[in-house]
Amino acid sequence: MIRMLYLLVKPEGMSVETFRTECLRHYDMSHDVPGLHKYEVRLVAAQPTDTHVPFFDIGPVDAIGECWFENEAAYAIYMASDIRKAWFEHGKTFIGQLKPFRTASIAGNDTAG
Ligand code: 3ML
Repeated sequence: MIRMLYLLVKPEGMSVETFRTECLRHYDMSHDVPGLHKYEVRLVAAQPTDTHVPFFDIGPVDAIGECWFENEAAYAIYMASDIRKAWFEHGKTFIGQLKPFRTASIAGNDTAG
């Protein structure tokens, strides 16, 4: 499984309620995107700083998204899809800034987690 994690920052001036509504719409739209196995987006409810190891600050983050793909072939289908392109166009309307991470299983293969 290929997994991409995203930190999302809302555009300057957008209300939390509008951002939440658009995240929900983005989630609903994700079900029609070819090659995308699963998409989740969750609002950041708090950003605690009282960590038991040294804290590092990255600035305010409004939501965390994650995309799952079965394999590279599915990812290629996703990238080529016009529905995916329309989904990204919707993303541009409510995602002010985006920080992607491609993550990897700690088991050292693509089948676990
Ligand atoms: C990539 C993405 C991260 C996210 O939260 O949604 C997708 C698509 C998009 O950026 O519009």
